[in-house]
Amino acid sequence: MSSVEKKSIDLASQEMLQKAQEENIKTAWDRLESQEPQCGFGKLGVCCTVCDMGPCRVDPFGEGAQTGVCGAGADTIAARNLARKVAVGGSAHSDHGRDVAHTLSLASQVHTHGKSKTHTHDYEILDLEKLKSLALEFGVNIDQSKEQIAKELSKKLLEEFGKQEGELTFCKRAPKKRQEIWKKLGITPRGIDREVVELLHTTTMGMDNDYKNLVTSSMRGALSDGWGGSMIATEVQDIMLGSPVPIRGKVNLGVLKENYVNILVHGHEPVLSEMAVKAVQDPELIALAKKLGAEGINLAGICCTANEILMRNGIPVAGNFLQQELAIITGAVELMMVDVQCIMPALHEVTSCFHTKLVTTSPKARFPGVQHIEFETKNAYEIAKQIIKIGVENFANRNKSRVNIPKHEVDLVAGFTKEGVSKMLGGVYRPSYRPLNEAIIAGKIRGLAGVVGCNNPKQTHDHFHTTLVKELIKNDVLVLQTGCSAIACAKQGLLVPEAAKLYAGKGLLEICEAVGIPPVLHLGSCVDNSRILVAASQVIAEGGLGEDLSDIPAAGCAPEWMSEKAITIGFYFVASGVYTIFGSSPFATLGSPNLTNYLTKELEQVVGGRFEFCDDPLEMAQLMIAHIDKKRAALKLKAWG
Ligand code: BF8
Repeated sequence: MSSVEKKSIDLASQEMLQKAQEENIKTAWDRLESQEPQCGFGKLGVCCTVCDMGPCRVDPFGEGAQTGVCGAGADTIAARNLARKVAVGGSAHSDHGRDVAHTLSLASQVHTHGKSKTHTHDYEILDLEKLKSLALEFGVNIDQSKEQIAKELSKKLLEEFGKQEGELTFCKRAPKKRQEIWKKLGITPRGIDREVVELLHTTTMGMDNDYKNLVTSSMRGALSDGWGGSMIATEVQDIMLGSPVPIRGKVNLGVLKENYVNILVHGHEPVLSEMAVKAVQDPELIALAKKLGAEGINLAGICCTANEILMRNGIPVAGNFLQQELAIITGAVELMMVDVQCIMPALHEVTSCFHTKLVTTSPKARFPGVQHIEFETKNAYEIAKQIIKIGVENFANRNKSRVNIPKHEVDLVAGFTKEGVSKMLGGVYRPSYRPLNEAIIAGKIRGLAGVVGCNNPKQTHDHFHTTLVKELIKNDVLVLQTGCSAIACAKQGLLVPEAAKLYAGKGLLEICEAVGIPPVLHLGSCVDNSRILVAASQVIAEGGLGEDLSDIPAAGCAPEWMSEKAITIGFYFVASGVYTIFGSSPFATLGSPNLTNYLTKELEQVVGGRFEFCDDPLEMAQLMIAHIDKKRAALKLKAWG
């Protein structure tokens, strides 16, 4: 196996890695190599930098110091480090949710001139039905103008973030039994602002040193994101930008076009990228591109921003997390505009090896020496247009001799939502999860799997996602995906209905053909993991598969995770009763066998879900299937097969 084959299974990525090697351009893989061997104390989670009596570390061999200066041992240090990661991950998703809710409040503002009304901002309400149903959930009167509903709803949504007492409104979406478990454990989440502050408080010097209690607090913090901030992000994006419906698109670096101005959007918040979708169609910009010798403007995305505009507009996806640098290395990208999260600081260096302009747009994510054009919802369209114009003008600087666009692009279908799936299954007039439940009860579908998360250069890029997912669908497990994992599987052709014939087991194939769905459903970006929680709750409400989320024959996995956000997602899934596997390294808990044991074993008795760590994709599949079969047996369902 060549060195690029060890780095990625994706042929387009391999080509660009080869080019990077030849041109001595450093990528994440090279930087990982130069970090080796990585810090053993950090890997084990036994290094503490909480106070200035440290940094302290516990000797994992039991010979040296077993506590820090304050007396904190490995259990406390590892659990505290982990809790801080949960807090950070939840902050990221939920702060995104808050910004979107804020945009909804602006979208509700109108100017009235005589009889005509104009919006003061470039956003509208595109899913009125969803606006109304959400308004009802929050006790907002729907017998008024949509602007007034949006105004009152956005106020209530923004209040959710700071909710000091009681419970988040969306907790009611969970099955009753799950709500009772949360109450009993004292982990019913309040607003994310309170939960994150409290979680961070518990981890400071001289605070909580009971690792089990730190896990409990982490679960509550994570639930506040999953059933709060992230869920608000998903719902409000659907309201303003339109709820996705199944849509065909293309994926991989081959979506970049040689004779076009190529613009990439990268990050997470779709409010700017949606405006970019509109701005690339601006006749003035298209005329300028043509004047400069291009055939037009081509927009594509990286990471979760890509998933957002794919789901709603069919905009092609250039790649997932580890392809952000590789896309630039094609030499064909005129401009990459970034917003928040998962944007490598290294992009500045890689873009400076080419003509590519990098533009940051968020005051929360600035890069030294990089052009910053701050995004404001007020002039969203004009700002998007201004940024894209820079890209168009940059076409003149492209060095054609350095352009290598890999000829790899694959079809995919994305845009599945909790509402969409029930409509596809039950019909538009009587949307229902009944057919899904019946297929599971009858054993045609063995169970459900959520396969989500990032890439990590420690693992062969995309290998874990695709090997795991192929094995699951071969065994009749219907797979739900989000984030970079969905992009990985899309590149291998798993996200089209035709994939069922090639890869799915007999039972799953039958269902996929009857309904016309792929065996792997793309539900969106990482905040859209909330769609999986709600869909699973609706499966319980439909009946026949138990009373709680932990009863469903289902499992979750983040096979190539790297981000703190993935840890938070794992925590809210486990705290919702889901057995969840993480690939690569455990979350730096091995230095505390007690904590590792608690997360991977005892937690199931406490909350119904638990973590598992595994570094082999086929073994992951076996573990997930074994768990699914265990749940089938507990429900006394017909044995699969
Ligand atoms: O939020 S899957 S690498 S892009 S963290 Fe980041 Fe991970 Fe991709 Fe989306 Ni999610």
